Amino acid sequence: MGGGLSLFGGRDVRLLVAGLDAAGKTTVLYKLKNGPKRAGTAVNTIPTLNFNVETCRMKNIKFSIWDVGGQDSIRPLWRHYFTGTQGLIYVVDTNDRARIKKAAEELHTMVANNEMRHACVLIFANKMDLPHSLDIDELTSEMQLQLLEGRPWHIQRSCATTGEGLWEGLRWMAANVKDL
Ligand SMILES: Nc1nc2c(ncn2[C@@H]2O[C@H](COP(=O)(O)OP(=O)(O)O)[C@@H](O)[C@H]2O)c(=O)[nH]1
Ligand SMILES: [Mg+2]
Repeated sequence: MGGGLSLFGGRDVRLLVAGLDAAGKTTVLYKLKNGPKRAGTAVNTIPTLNFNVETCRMKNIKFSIWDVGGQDSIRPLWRHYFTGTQGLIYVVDTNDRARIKKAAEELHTMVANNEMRHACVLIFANKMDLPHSLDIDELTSEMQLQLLEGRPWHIQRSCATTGEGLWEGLRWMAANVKDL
């Protein structure tokens, strides 16, 4: 299971991991990086002026990780990070019903960026282990995922703390990213 990143073969792949704060992005990356058994290894956090960008390289995959939302002032800088992005992993906290609309809004704003036009989109419906999660159908509708038509997208249930669903999601990503 931990060897799952070889799913991408010899290709260099650039993925962006985004979502509202506390959605589970860092946890997803730790889990993918370390596999189910090994102890934690830090993801690098680079604090910049107004926001944190974390980057992490695993084999031939470069991940950039960031919190979206509440950062209108830095939107003009997005393209620097988006250029060359082949896949977006968008992590949603399925228990955070109060911010589901916000999560949807940020996703659609992000994919509308010209630099993201080639990116396929994997949505992790995260924290599915908690009792009050939105189910996949509710989430698909609340997030208006049908608006993503025209590009490959996929929604995957996940529990980042145990790793459930993460490799399945990545397997979909590996099958769908295009070389730019
Ligand atoms: N129950 C549960 N908690 C999770 C899950 N994923 C992340 N968390 C917790 O949610 C909190 C925020 O996670 P973090 O990865 O820091 O979110 P980030 O801000 O998106 O990077 C942490 O306390 C995690 O342990 C999950 O699938 N289930
Ligand atoms: Mg984080």
